[in-house]
Amino acid sequence: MGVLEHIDPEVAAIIAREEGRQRWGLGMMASENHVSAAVLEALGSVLTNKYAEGYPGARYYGGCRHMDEVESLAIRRAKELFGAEHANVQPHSGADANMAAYFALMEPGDVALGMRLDQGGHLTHGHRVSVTSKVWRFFHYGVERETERIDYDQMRQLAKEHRPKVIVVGASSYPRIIDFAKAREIADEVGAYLMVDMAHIAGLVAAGLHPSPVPYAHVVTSTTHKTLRGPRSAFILCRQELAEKIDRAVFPGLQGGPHMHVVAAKAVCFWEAMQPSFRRYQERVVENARTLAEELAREGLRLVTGGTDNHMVLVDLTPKGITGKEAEKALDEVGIYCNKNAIPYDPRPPAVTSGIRLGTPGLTSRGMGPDEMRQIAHLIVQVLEHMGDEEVMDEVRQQVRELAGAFPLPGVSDRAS
Ligand code: DSN
Repeated sequence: MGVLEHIDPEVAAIIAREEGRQRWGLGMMASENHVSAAVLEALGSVLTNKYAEGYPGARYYGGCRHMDEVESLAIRRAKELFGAEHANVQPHSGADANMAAYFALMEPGDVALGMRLDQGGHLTHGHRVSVTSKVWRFFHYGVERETERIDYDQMRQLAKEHRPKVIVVGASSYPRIIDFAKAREIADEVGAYLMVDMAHIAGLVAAGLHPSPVPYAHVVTSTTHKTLRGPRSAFILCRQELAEKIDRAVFPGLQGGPHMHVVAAKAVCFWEAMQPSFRRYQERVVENARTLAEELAREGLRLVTGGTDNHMVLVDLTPKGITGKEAEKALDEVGIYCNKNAIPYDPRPPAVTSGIRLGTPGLTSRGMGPDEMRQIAHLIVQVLEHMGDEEVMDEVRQQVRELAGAFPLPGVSDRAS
């Protein structure tokens, strides 16, 4: 029994219930993962007590010698892992990292080009409800209607027409390889900076299973908690000539004191990603996604782009006559967790959508492989084809629980909850 249970049983009970949900369910959110005990330990350390505004060797507070050590270590590891000239490990989140990168590369009112959210991009790539679109003037490219792959011709045409200062490449729901070399070619043609948001694929990039954006991009932003399997946070990589601009944009431009316990956890995450076992893990993530995709397609589901090259599968539910919202809810009720997601050219609004996005990073961290993916694909199809049939739902719920129970939750003790 931990201290928290004595001091604050209400919060302890909520955490225990969430641990139980994760343990007895199948976490298939493409953007989530299960961190190691080492990452959790760093997150729960006394480093959370310390203010350390500034950077190693140049802080606004005393007593920062160990903060300097841990941040320098995280920076060194991030640079080594991705082969980058400069790293800033202070951004609190992917949105903050993107804001800082824009502030470093542009003046308010400047023009940028990003990927449409409803075709795979991200809110912070200039969506109209995001502050990014209030500060900068964003235009958007998307995917080809036929192939559902990034339309680089459209990217080029829009770049020539609007002469952006920054071209943003990177996606939150795109199951294929992104051609960073081509994006750089287009950026060079119009004299733009190329900024790559590799949040989803950072773990694959670290393991060499997706081409790295680092040789092509002027700036790379990323979260640390998706395929990279670190704490909920972010970082920025860039060329040396942009280092000062990036650092000043993060602090004092956008953020105050860095979250040093999270910086320590990021250092641990980068170390873990350098180990040979991490490459094997990422290979398995991709193999599992491919197996899941093949099996879902075999069972009659339509997949956006017809399959996957990475860690995610995007399912178009239109032929099944159900919405993403309905599917997310039905799957949630049996313990399979994923999110409703727009598909390219989706006629439905973002709160409804025509698709679901499934990912394999979390299940793979629990040790599941292709056999389990085939079983899970079958369970998903059962749910989608028998919506509202309580007998089928009960049967699937039971199978989900048995399957999940056979694979321990990384990072936490094996106590039943
Ligand atoms: N919200 C994240 C995702 O689920 O992809 C992106 O920031």
